[in-house]
Amino acid sequence: MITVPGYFDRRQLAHEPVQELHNGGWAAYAEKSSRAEIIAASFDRLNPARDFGLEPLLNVHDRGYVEFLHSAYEEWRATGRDGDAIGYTWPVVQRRPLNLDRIDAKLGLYSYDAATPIAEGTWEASYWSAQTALSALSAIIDGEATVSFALCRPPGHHSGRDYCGGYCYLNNAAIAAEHARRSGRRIAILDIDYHHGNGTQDIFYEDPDVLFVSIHADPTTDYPFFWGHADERGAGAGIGTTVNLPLPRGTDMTAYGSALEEALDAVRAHQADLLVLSFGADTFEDDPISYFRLRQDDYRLIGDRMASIGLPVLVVMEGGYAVDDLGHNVEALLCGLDDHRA
Ligand code: OKP
Ligand code: ZN
Repeated sequence: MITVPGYFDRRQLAHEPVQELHNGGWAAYAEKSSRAEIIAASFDRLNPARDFGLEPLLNVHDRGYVEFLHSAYEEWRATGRDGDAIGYTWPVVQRRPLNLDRIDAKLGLYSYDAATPIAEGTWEASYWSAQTALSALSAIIDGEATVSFALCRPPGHHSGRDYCGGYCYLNNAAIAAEHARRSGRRIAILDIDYHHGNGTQDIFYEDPDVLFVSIHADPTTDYPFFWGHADERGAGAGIGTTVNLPLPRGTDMTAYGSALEEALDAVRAHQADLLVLSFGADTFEDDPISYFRLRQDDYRLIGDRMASIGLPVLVVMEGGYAVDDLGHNVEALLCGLDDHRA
């Protein structure tokens, strides 16, 4: 039984892209809404999201990008095409501000991959996913809870200030972290999804106040390839407040546990008073798109280790695609986190 308060809004289910480009062909979209349903089923009750409006979103994301997300599907369909909007031309060289109106061009400008289609309900679901993160945060800020769970979906950690990518549209963890910082908290973000949280890293890369620590699959073998290498440590005033701990495919709890201790040392050293945990259960041994070997019991240990640092924790859901096990894996993590405090 999960005793941690959970937050969720059914409007997050509205996002249901049909397919994604996978291994050179079309495959069923892995980030499906049943992921959220199965996690929700592990809770006796979930709290509805409150509406904090656009302002906290715009404290992280570029206004032009947010407007694009809001209208992209309609603009795509207005050109007479069927199906979901997906980019196919990216401005990799000689980028300059052309102010292109054509939706095809905007998709290239505001995304970095072809894994992130915009469907009819994408804006609605992403908006409420972000509000769910803010709502779960408010339980901590208002002193109602020391651990709180945001059942975010779509996930957020690959989304940057002005781009979507990796099934992510609005960066839920970054939006909550920025909102908490503005209410005076000192923030550490720990990202333990299988994939590097390149969007979150990018948003806080030059920021000395928000620590970003990530344990993930080595990007020389795994998505997102271009970010998450160990030598990425922040820039400008933020040098040292980005910490990347890549691990090889096949990693089990023994090696993972050592990386976790290193990550928690960095969190302690930052003297944060709130931990935002970007949690992906795609480190699970049976995950269909990932290659670590964590087992269900390991999530309880991870939660337990995390609780040992004694900080309030906002858990923000990211990935995890072994849908049948997802509810149990989330439950194991939250039980580990909570037990400690009883
Ligand atoms: C999102 B999250 C294979 C190509 C794209 C994208 C993975 C996004 C993971 N279908 N793969 O970090 O769990
Ligand atoms: Zn992932």
